[in-house]
Amino acid sequence: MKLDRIEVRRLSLPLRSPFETSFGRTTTKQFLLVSASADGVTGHAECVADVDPFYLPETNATVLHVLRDFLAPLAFALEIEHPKDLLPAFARVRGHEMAKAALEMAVWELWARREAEPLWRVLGGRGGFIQSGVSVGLQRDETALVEAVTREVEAGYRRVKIKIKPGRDLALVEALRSRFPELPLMVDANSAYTLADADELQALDRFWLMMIEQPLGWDDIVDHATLQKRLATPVCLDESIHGADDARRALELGACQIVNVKVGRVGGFASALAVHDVCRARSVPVWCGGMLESGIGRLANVHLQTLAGFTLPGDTSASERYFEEDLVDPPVVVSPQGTIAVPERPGIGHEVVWPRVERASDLHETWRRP
Ligand code: OSB
Ligand code: MG
Repeated sequence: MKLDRIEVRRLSLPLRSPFETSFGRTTTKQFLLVSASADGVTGHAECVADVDPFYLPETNATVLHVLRDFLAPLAFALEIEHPKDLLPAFARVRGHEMAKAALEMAVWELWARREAEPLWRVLGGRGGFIQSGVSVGLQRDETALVEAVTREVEAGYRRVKIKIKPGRDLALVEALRSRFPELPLMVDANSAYTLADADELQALDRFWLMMIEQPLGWDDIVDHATLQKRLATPVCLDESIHGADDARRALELGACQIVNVKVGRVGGFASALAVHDVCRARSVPVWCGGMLESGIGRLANVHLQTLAGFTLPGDTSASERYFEEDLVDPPVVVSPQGTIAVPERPGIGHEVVWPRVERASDLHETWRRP
């Protein structure tokens, strides 16, 4: 198979409520939608880059540049036997995992549609249901946080993650724990601490958290290993893991006991499968992170986490938590038991509503095989 067309659209979708983390506040989700076509079949994927480089270095602008000038030409030149061929073909381009992932994932989706199979089947997963968790952003105060978490627990979510940062950590966790003593609870710091904060982080040990996600530097593994030795709470790495080698190094050093897998952060599905395999071989649990995706990226995450190593609920929650109107029909829904049904139809398995995509786009580029 040879690709004959690649399209990129830039979309903006207002969030129903702002999402605040230690690195910033998002009110509108702006992202790139990549479509890859071959022989009259098209696959789609959502890029996880943002307008700013506050989570990781890539932005929508760098992704557009790297796709247009480097990755699309490499992809057009390639005789694709399988979507796994894309990442080796991109290897000369260093970094830029989000750009690589967007195009690679679009080719997997195209592949699944050509085979008339749901994405999970070509990825090697299973049908049925996945367990869904939620990520709750920083709230005004403890009362607002307990209210927000109560809403999510009542909606059926069985695992809750909250965002923390220095000065807004212990009191929040304490308030939640006294209201929900047995709730599977975890925290995500998005790199807001340093080793000098080890005592504060150690104080979290008495709340029986499932894990603390990325407390230290966004590109660090070594300090996390030092910290993990001092904590009873398992450390989970997010920002620091860009592929299977990072996961292997982190586990060899003892930098974490759990790994968050985001396809977009590790360079694509083939890389996400490799991270999964490295962890599974060591009996280290993985779970699927989220990036406030529209239904297109959200469904890709649903399919990915049907692989056997995803033994913990992910950050894949219902479309309606984020958007008034999602880009897919039906939207992604969560059952009162906190599960999401895995689609059975080809590709991501829900229809993309193109009039909504067009309404949300302010840029559309089309590149053709030379
Ligand atoms: O660190 O997991 C993160 C959102 C944007 C950037 C980074 C993160 C997140 C989330 C939200 O935690 C997950 C979601 O609900 O999509
Ligand atoms: Mg995170």
